[in-house]
Amino acid sequence: MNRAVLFAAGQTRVMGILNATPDSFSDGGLWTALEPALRHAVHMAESGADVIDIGGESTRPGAGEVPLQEELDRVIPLVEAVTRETGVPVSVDTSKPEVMEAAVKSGAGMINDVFALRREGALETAARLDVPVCIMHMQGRPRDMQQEPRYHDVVSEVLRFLLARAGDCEEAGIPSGNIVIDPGFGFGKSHQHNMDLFHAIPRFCATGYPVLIGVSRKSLLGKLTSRPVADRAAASIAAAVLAAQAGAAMIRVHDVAETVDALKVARELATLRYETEPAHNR
Ligand code: 8Y4
Repeated sequence: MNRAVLFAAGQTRVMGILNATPDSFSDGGLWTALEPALRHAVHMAESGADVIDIGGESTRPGAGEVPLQEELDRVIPLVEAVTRETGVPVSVDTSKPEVMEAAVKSGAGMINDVFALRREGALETAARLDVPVCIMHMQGRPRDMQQEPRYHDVVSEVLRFLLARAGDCEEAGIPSGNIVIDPGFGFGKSHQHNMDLFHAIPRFCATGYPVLIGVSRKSLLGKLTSRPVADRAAASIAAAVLAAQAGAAMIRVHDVAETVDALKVARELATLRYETEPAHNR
């Protein structure tokens, strides 16, 4: 996969979330465990997903780390099956260089790293694999990141981190056209931090790097609607439309069919039209 496929034409792309969940690995073997996830991937593909993001490491607040072999066992068979069965580009959600490498060998065309390639060996591996990478901002680690997030100026600090990290990526040999940046909603941020970052999406887009936004069903939307995770689809779709309008190149979502429809309608019916192409296509 390359930038021309993923980010061309200034259209906001939809990344569907596929969890390679551990609980389904109890009995019945690999295929019994994979089947529900594969069916979900096929449904997302038929619903118009531009990318399917496959992750096997829980990044929920408080979550611990998953051992390498376990993550490989969860993720690699799914990457292979989803690539083969849907033809939709697969993104691998991992921080481990070994998983990045095995996933790209099995067909993945993008790396999504919430740790922004800071783990030992990740930057060099991603550069060698020569696929687009999404680098995300996170303050702290998943196990403690929501305990007491602190910033002087959250937007400036997250921007500064992402630009510095994008510079490190380029220095390591990743072409600027293969770098996507992400403010990392919910990763070491209070509700007000998330609000400030969402309002600042145009500033992230003005860097010229494509911007990925992931707010689907997150606490930002729970706070705004007072609804539990399962009832946040409408809030998530509204946020996706606004992020797209603000210039986001890609939105990471659970509800692919609904989001694809909403983005189509928003694109055709918007009364405020962009004067120019989004920054990442200039
Ligand atoms: C309900 C469902 C509530 C899911 C919270 C969540 C991002 C990401 C995640 C993101 C990028 C999540 C892997 C957290 N979030 N990758 N990954 N950007 N690039 N929580 O925002 O979905 S996992």
